[in-house]
Amino acid sequence: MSSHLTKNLVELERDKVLSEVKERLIQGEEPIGIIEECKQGMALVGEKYKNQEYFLAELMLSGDLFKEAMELIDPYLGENTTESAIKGKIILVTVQGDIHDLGKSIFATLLKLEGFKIYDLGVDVNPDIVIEKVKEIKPDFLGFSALLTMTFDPMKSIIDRLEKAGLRDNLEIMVGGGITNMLVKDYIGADFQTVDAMEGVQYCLELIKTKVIIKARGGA
Ligand code: B12
Repeated sequence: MSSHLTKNLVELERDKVLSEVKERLIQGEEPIGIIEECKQGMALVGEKYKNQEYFLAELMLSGDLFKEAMELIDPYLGENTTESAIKGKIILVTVQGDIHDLGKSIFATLLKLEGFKIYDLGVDVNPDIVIEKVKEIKPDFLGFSALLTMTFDPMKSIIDRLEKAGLRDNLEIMVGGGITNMLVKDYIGADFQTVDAMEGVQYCLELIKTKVIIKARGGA
């Protein structure tokens, strides 16, 4: 196990996890390394769950602890990102029926670190709200986070509706989360898929760079 923080998260040592995160932030450490150690902890909790060493209760406790750690980190992210410095707007959502949100939070945090403005619609979200928010915010990206197989059809139907409403043209649609793969991406009609948040961030950075170049040349 790579660090104290990872080990304490896996062992659900709430006080030790939160005081170490606080201490390291106060000492001026970059949040990204701290997030990575917490992420490793969650992956190990997931393995313990798979091996039946941990059960639903431990999963929920680890999820809550992870979120508390992220809340401590949040104020240290992107404080100097002014409106004009925002790289792009991204809506993130987990659709109706699915309440998993740990991966989405990690992805949101990493995107904020890179200067993107995040509109996190939350979990278990009604499709109508996703459509309304796309209309209202006009984001550069829409990202679905999915951990349950039953979300595939609702995501597909949202993308179909966006297309019919003429809202799909300048919108890059991503999908991520442990149960997704390229087949899911193709099935729902998204543009990009990954189960690695850093890869997702790279994708957004590259795409936004291309958009800026096209705009500068007088394109759409
Ligand atoms: C933690 C967990 C829970 C927690 C969730 C806590 C929370 N606040 O999120 C709790 C205990 C609540 C839970 C409940 C349930 N769970 Co659950 N859960 C998990 C578990 C163990 C880990 C998921 C996780 O957080 N992984 C860690 C994160 C960091 O990984 P990640 O989500 O993949 O995210 C990474 C990337 O994918 C990426 N990413 C994520 N989103 C996005 C989005 C975009 C756009 C991009 C680019 C990238 C990106 O960034 C992250 C970092 O790299 C998985 C098993 C597994 N191995 O995945 C089962 C799992 C997802 N759960 C499962 C099930 C069945 C359930 C329940 C139905 C159990 C039950 N009997 O009640 C309920 C469902 C409740 C509901 N309606 O949603 C199944 C789903 C099976 C399926 N195929 O549908 C799984 C796969 C377990 C299993 N093997 O059976 N669960």
